[in-house]
Amino acid sequence: MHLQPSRKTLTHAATGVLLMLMSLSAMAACEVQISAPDGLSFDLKELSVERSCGTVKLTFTHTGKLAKNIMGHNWVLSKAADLTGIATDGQKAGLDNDYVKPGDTRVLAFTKIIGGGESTSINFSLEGLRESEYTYFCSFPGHWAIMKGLLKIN
Ligand code: CU1
Repeated sequence: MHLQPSRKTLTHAATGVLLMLMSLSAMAACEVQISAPDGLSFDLKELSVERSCGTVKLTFTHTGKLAKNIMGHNWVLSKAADLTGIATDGQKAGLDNDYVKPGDTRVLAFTKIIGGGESTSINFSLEGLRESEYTYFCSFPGHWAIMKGLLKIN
């Protein structure tokens, strides 16, 4: 006997796969991963998220080996125009404050400073981030001038 799946069954299966793919892509845009080695660069110069996410989960990994007081990195989000001010004040705040001035309202989101082999995650809200582009950078002294990228909110 020759078994043939009905057209209806096939349609249901296709719809299921489509829904699964859609939810996967939605998840991918709401959860982002970025890393940095024992050098002054992120692996990604650009990150994209969907505005509809509401909240974004960011995981930042230091793929190097050096300690955080030597080659520490963090991920700081701000308007491009605020970068230098945040970094300058962050340097004064020191490693104990993750090179971010406590209560700095120009900082839209940030991770702690991590060293080689470490990883950290944060959740941040897109509410109030009305621009379509923001800058992210590492506020470790000497890193922020070149260690940066672009966050796009679609
Ligand atoms: Cu850094």
